[in-house]
Amino acid sequence: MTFSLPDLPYAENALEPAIDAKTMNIHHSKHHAAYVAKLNDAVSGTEYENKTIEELCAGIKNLPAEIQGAVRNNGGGHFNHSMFWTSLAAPGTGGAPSGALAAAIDGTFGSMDGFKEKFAAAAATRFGSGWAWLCVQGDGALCVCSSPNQDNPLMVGVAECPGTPILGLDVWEHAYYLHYQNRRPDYVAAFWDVIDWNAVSERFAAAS
Ligand code: MN3
Repeated sequence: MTFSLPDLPYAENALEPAIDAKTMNIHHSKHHAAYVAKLNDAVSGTEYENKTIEELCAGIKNLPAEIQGAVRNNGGGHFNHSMFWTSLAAPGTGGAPSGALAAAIDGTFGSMDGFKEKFAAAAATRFGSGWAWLCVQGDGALCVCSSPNQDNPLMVGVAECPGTPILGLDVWEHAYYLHYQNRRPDYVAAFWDVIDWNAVSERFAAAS
């Protein structure tokens, strides 16, 4: 086994009421697990099996045609979900942006509310399945964008907004449909209650 499913860093019900335990269980133990299994199927026995998931995403366009699609979908899925789980914390425990990250958010988006509005719009207008992102671009600037399917901003030659993602929101229906049905905006609104801003700040510092 090259890649493995990471444990959730909290109980499946820890994010309630924003994200319910059954959704977390299926999302992690079925969906994410399937991405890991299919990623391993694609790279096992190849020269790519010892790459990191970040290296596989960044070099996606250089992979052989016969595995590129599988790695794009399932390697993207593995990276994106691994980051998602570690971007979340129980309500009331995730803190708020502070220091350099707070200053960068204010400088780029005018205010925290300005950032939330732009991020929520990116999440709401992503047609079909995909992700909304807060990224650090190559020049150090913050940007908000979205991507289809399991693409992500690490994927050079694929991403509309290349950069280092520091916060991502899964807007596939499997992430919210049990609890919210078609009400994606309600799910996005609840997301603000369960962000681990300490983790996001650490990613921001590492990427800056
Ligand atoms: Mn998902």
